[in-house]
Amino acid sequence: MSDTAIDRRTALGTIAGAAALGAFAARSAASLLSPAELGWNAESGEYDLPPLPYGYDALEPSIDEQTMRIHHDKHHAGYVKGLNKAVTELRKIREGQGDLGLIKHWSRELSFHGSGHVNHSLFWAGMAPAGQGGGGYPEGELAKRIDRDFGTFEQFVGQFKAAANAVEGSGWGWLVHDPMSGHLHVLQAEKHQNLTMTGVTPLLGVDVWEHAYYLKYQNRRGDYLDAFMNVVNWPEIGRRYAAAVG
Ligand code: MN3
Repeated sequence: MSDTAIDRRTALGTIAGAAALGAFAARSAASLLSPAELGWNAESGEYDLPPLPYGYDALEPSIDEQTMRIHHDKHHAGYVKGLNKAVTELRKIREGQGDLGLIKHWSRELSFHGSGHVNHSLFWAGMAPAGQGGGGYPEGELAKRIDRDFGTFEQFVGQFKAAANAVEGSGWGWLVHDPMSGHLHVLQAEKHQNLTMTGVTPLLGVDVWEHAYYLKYQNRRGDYLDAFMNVVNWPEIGRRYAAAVG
C-alpha cells in the first residue's frame, strides 16, 4: 500500500460523515483499508465496488470460483448499492425532500449495507491463495499476542471456528483488537452489524452467511470454516494488527 495516513483520514472522514458503520469504529476500517479498497469515489460522491484482489478461482479448492463470483459480483455489489441508496435518501430527507418518518428505516439501511460493504472488503483482502500468502500461521507480534490472549494458536482457532459455526442465522466470526485492554477477542456478528462491540478493531472476519459457502459445502459450515483457515492471509492480518496497536 502506498497510501498515506492523510489518504486514510480522508476516507475516514467520508465514512464518519455518512454515519458510523455498524458497531465497529469507523476509524478502524479506514485505518485498515486503503481508499481504493474502501471503494470511495470522490468524483461521483458514491461508493464503487472494488475488484477482488485476486482471480475468482484463486482460492480453489477451499472456496470455489462460482461462489466467489456470485458472492462478490452480486452480494457485495448489492451492499454497495444499498449503501449509496441509504446515503442518498438520508441527504434528501435532510434537504426537505424526503419523509422524516423514514429516518429510522434509512438509518438501519445505512448500518446494514455500510457494514456489509466494509465487512466484505476486509474479508476479500483477508484471504490469499493457499501457499501464496494464504494459510499457515501468524508471525511476529500478532503471533505473540494470540499466544498470550488465547494460550496457543490452536486454541484461538478452536474458539474462532466454534464462534463462527455457532452464529445464529447469517453473520460473521471475527478476531478483533480491543484498544481499551489491548487484548484480542473473538466475536460473533449477526447479519453484518449486530452483536459486535463498539470501538474494537476488526482484524480477521469470516463470512458465514449461507451465500458464502452453500454451493460447495451445503449445510456443512464447519467444513467451510476448516477450508477458510487454509486461505487466511496472515501477513495482511498481521499488518492490520500493527495498524491497530500503532
Ligand atoms: Mn457475504
